[in-house]
Amino acid sequence: MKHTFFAVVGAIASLAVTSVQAEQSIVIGHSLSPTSHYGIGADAFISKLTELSGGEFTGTQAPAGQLGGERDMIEGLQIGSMDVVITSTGPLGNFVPEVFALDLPFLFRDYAHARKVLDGDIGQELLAKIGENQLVGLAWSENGFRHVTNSQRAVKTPADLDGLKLRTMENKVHMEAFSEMGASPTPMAFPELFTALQQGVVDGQENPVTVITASKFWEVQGFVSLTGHVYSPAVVLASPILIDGLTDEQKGWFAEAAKASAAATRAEVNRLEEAGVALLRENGMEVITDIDKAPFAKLAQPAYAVYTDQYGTELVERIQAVE
Ligand code: EAX
Repeated sequence: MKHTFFAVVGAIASLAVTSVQAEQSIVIGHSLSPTSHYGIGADAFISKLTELSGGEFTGTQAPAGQLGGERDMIEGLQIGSMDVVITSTGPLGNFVPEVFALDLPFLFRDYAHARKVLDGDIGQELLAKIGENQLVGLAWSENGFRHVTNSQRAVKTPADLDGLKLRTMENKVHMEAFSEMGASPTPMAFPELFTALQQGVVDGQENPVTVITASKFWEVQGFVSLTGHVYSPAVVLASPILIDGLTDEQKGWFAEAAKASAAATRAEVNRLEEAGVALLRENGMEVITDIDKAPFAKLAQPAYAVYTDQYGTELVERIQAVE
């Protein structure tokens, strides 16, 4: 009788161990709050992956730069210390230089243009290029059109940028563009930004309404100018060390989960593009909306050379030609 009892216990224990071993939990890192457009995308990724895999894979999000800035997290993917990351393309150009083309100022006309480019041949070509640099580009997601905020004054013309200490991403196209427009750019990882604004280390920064609201920048910035100077893509990246260990079926689950993530993030960007400006005003920011973008675009144009000097104008012209 005793032997039967222990045999049954042993069998149950081994089943439990097997089911635990079968479940793999992945971590999705990003730099924003858990309820931001990236956090919503991370949750959508996890839900879809869990659904498609029947629970074989689950996941958690590591928000708010817990695992480092975007550049750190991308490096983590390359060495396998990170599983999946939702990141802007800002720092990605340091790993995949061709991606700098996507961060050129005033290149994309509007959201429809940007999404059509990224969801078409050009987007697929750049995801393949990402794959040549110890990364896996699963899907194009979205950060949004970037606007200038600062603590000093209403920015209506480039002259208002003169001398402003402006945090930029670690992106040489953005740094050159803001130098040309008259500001004094300081590259900085996102997790350091709120404190730097609070302490006056920098006067301002530039980010989409999605990020400004998620980060409550109204607590440290009095002015926002809707310059829309750069369309900031985001991308769902995975570690090749994780992906190479999967079956083709499992790889398909990750690809579908990334698409679901991007769709959820874009939906939240759409919502905040409508509701976000009112939220900024409600929280005390002076919102400058009647911006003439032409003088900014003219001054920022030389920043294109950061990309075209090395890669020519072909990709830029292809992007501009997409209707
Ligand atoms: O990707 O660093 C930035 O300003 C980015 O827009 C932010 O991390 C979201």
